[in-house]
Amino acid sequence: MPHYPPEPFRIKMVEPIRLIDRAAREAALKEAGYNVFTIKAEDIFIDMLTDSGTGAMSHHQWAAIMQGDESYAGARSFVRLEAAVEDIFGFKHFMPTHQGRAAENILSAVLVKPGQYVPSNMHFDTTDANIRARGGRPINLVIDEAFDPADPHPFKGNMDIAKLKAFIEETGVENIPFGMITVTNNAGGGQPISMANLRAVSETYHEYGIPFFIDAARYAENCYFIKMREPGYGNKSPLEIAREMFSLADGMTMSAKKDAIVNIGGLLCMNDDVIFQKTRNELILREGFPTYGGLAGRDLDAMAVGLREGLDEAYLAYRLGQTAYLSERIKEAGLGIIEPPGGHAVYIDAGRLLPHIPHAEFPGMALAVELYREGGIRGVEIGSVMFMHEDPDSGEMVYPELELVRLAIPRRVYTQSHLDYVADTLAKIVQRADQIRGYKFTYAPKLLKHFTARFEPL
Ligand code: PLI
Repeated sequence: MPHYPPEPFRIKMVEPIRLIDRAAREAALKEAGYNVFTIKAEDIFIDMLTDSGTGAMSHHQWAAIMQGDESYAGARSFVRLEAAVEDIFGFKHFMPTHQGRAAENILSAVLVKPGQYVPSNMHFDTTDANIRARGGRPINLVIDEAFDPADPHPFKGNMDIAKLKAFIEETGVENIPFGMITVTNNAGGGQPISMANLRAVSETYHEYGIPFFIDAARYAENCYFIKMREPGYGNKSPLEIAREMFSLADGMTMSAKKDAIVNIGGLLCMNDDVIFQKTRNELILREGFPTYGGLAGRDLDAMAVGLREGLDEAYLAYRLGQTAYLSERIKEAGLGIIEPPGGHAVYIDAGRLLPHIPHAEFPGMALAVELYREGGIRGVEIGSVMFMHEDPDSGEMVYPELELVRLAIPRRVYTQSHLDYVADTLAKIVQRADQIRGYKFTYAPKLLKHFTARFEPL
C-alpha cells in the first residue's frame, strides 16, 4: 500500500458533495456538449478540474479577511501584503492583480510587439494566449526528457540551455522582449526546475540582456522539490530556497490561486523602474488602483497569510505526499502517468491508454468524459484541445506531443478516501478502454478553446 501522509490540519467546516446517478451524469454530459468545463459544479462529485482557487483557506486566512481594509488607496491590507511579498520575493516593485492572467496580460501589453518571441520551458495556456493576443509567439524550450512520460528525471521542468542559446542566436535579441520560465512546469506535468537550471537560464538571458520573468504560480512546491532532490538544499527552508530562486530573476507573474492558497488573486513584480511605470499605468487602466489591483482589501490580507502558509514545510510535505500517493494508486490501476509525480496534480497518459484515438479526435478529452461518466469525477484535458494551433507560417495544424488528462488536487480539500475513489474509478475505465471513442468539435473559439468548445462523440 502506498503511504498516505496524515494531514497537518483538522477539519472544522464541511461542504456537502453528492454523486448524481449514471443517467443524470449522461444527461449532464450531453447538455455540456461533452466539455466538462461546462458541467454545473453541483453535478460533480470529486472536482479535480484545477487546483487554482479551489483550496481551503485556514482559520488564520479567514480571520485576516475580517481585517480587510477596503480603502481605495493605500489600504493597510496592501501594506501587509507588501511586507509578505518583499520578504519572500524581494523584487523592487510589485502590484496585485485579480489573477495570474491579468499580470500576464499587463506584461504582454507593455512588452510584446507583433512578431516578437517569448521563450520559456513551457508556457501555460493563459500565458501562451496572452502573448499570442499581442501578436507575439510563445516558444517552449523544455528539455527533451519532458516529452517521455516514463523518464524519471528529477527536474523534468528544466529548460534546455543549449536550445535556449541557439534560439536566441537565431532569433536575435531585438526580437525577444523578455524570457520566462514556469515553476513548476504545469503544461509539462507539474514538474520542477532545479536551482542549477534556474541559474543557467538567468545567466543565459542576462548574457544577452534579456529580462527574465518567472511564472511563479507553483513556486513553493518547486522549492520543496529542490529541497528534497537537489544536492546542497536539504537543510534549507522553502523560504530560503524561494529567496534564492527569485534573486535570479528580474520579475515574476504569479497566480496566487495556487501556492498562496487563496480563491482569487495574482501578483506582478519586477525590478526595472521604467517597465514598472508602464505596467502600473496598464494596471490602472484594466485592474484598478495600484494598491488593490482588481482585488478587495480582504483578498490582499488572505493572500498575505496564504503566501506564508504555502511555504510551511509540514504543509508542503503533505501536499507532495498526497500527489505521490494518488500517482501510485493510479499506476496500480494500470495507467501510465507522467513520472515522477509532479507537485499539484497527476497527469495521466491518455494517449497511451487510447492509442486507437488520433490527436485530431482528442484522446485526452475522451478520457476526461469517461471519468465523469463512470464516477462523477472532473479532470482536465491537457492535450490537443488545449494546445493545438495553426502554425502562423505554414497554416498547418500543430498538435502537442502528449495527450494528457490532469487530475489536479485542490489544496487541503480532499482526503485519502476521495483519492482512493478516483483510483478505483479509473481502474474500471481501464477495463473497457478499447471501446472508448473520440470526439469532434461542434464549436471552437480561436484562442483558449478548451474553456468553451462543444463536442460530439464520433
Ligand atoms: O488562472 P490564473 O489567471 O490565476 O493564472 C494563470 C496561470 C498562469 N501560470 C500557470 C503556470 C498556471 O497554471 C495558471 C493557471 N492555471 C490554471 C487555471 C490551472 O488550472 O492550472
